[in-house]
Amino acid sequence: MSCTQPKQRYYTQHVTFPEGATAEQKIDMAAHVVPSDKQFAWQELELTAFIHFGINTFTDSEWGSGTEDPALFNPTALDCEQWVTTLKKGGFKMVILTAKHHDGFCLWPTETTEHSVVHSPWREGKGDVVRELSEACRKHDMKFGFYLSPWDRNAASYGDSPAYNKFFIAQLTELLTNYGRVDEVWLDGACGEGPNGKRQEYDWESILATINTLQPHAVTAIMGDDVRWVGNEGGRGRETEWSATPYTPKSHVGGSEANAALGLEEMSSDLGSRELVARAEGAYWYPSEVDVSIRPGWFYHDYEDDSVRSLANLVDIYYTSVGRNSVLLLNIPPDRRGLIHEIDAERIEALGNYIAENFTHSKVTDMSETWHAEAGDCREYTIEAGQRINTVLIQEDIRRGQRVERFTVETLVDSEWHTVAEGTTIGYKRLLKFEECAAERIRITINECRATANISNVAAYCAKEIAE
Ligand code: FUL
Repeated sequence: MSCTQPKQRYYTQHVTFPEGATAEQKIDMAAHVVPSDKQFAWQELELTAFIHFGINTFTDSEWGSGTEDPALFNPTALDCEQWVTTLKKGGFKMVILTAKHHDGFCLWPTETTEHSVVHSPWREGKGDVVRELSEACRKHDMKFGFYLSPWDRNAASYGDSPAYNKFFIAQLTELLTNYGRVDEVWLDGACGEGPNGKRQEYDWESILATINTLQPHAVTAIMGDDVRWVGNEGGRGRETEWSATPYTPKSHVGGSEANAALGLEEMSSDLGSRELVARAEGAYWYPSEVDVSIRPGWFYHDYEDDSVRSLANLVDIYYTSVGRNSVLLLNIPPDRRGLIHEIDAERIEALGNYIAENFTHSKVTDMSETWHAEAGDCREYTIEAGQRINTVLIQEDIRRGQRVERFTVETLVDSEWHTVAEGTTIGYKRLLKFEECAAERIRITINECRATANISNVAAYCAKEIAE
């Protein structure tokens, strides 16, 4: 770029392509869409934890009907500090609690309904799980968020759209004003009919405005417009995962129609190709969150104690979520005592130890400043003498946009170069595993990119095989 050209223009979170923009211009603009500050801070968390806990824990169900007796909720030894300290050992940076799931039972003493902890025997009706967890998070320097299910099978007003929207916003307001700082609000799109036989229509505009006004630094997820659902619950980010995407948040007016016109769904395999961007009218910074449970179900069931994911499986998920330009949201459901079960706790700690032992000390000795790469450029990095490697990590400085479209990783072994990995997108973080080798150097080639790629980090590791 010559120095007479204007400074690069960036678009925070969204850009609308001007009418008549060429495919080339659209690609360039999409390459200049960047995360908002809160989206970037969220991306850096990498590991976040989901806590599904509520009436379902005591009825052994996954979706409650809303007719459950609140008296069923009676954890015998609930200890939110145990949750938080356990999750800290796993390296988790935020906890998101099901303050209310589809059954409508509220884990805090809300004034909006009788269907809450107030009518449970737990702490003689004076308990408040949201309070206990948010305080434990503050004490142990953990971020706090909540999932407030829009679908509510208990609320009498559900289906009477304006009345229920008011009720839902009142619940949100309680949660956003009485418990200190909130960093993520998780809202799924599940929707049903109310007792009046009508389908509820959520007022997303007011819901998101309430969150943005009361907790402006909280990201909103799934039906929110800061964080996108990856599209599966199996722990898998896409190999090609674009954070800058023409996919419109569904909560935006006309969002679903805009997606339908492009043939897009959350599950679509392509959310960012050139061909797609060329047909689109704009692009969002809408990064992927991978939500998956450590057990088959989202809620605790003792008959699943033998089916807790193994360390090898969790590490695999780490590679396919954090290692594929996504944030991991791993669900660890407390049991009927109100504790994270010993098996899950052991697994979480093992995961934290594995990540710390295997992905902290890079064997690349000469990574210093950001590499500004054009298509076709390559760069070599030295591996610590005598070390073996099997994993390469590459990061783009996403504050300057996501740009890499194709890259190659080679290793120099006995004076010969071998291609060990090829990939498409990089984004915030990409991890690539290959056969262990005694590489003296590695060479990264940026084969294709949408604008100058800003490679802010290249690292190499030798991740241990896990014996089960
Ligand atoms: C979905 C819910 O229906 C599941 O029960 C679970 O909470 C999952 C994380 O989100 O929308």
